[in-house]
Amino acid sequence: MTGELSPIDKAKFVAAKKAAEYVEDGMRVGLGTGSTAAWLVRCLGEMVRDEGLRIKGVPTSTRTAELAREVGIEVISLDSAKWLDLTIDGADEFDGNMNLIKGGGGALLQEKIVATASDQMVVIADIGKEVETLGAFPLPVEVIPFGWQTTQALIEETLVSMDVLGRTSTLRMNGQSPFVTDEGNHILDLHLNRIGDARQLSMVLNQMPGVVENGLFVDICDVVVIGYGDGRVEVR
Ligand code: ABF
Repeated sequence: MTGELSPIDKAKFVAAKKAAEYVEDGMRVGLGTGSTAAWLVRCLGEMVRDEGLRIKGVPTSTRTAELAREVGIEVISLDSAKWLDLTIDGADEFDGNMNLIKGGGGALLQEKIVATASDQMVVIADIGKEVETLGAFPLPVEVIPFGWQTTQALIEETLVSMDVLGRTSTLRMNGQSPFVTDEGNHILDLHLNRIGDARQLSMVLNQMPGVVENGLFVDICDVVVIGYGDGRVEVR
């Protein structure tokens, strides 16, 4: 499955492989999105095929659903699962309190719903994702298409009173057109550089009309499994 991997892919793979050890027979598992989570889905597919592992997977995006089916994982909806034992997902940044920025892959809404519906959330990441303070990675905010520029102006205006360094935002594009999420929304990437109070920012953003959800995951993640380019893995 792995062949010759670059250090970054090796780091992602070993983190995913280690996190797969958290998955037990009979579990309902939230399946994350992104390249690290894709390694996890492939590892679980192998366990299903070679070890007879029986799990039900709830994907966090259409592309994860496709991959999960492809590798032989039974896919069910969150509504039929109702509650999950575990979610394993990637991240764009994590800090020392296991708070995260997610959504670089555009699936933050389903990712947050699925993670919140899980008894445990395990994040898998290469060491390059660790930061002292969140915010160097642009914070994704999912907004409804109706009046998105008005929502953007409201967000930028509100950022003036928040503990952040930068205040600009950009509409995420897919070629010449705005990027469209699985739910039919757009994403504004907020260039904040430093987020002083992630919990407060998350609450303020989610109170704004037009904002569906933001990519700050505060107090949701329980464990971070960190992969290194030389194949080492660390669990926090
Ligand atoms: C998802 O994929 C995200 O929330 C995050 O944006 C991204 C991480 O991608 P990768 O694992 O490819 O770095 O988990």
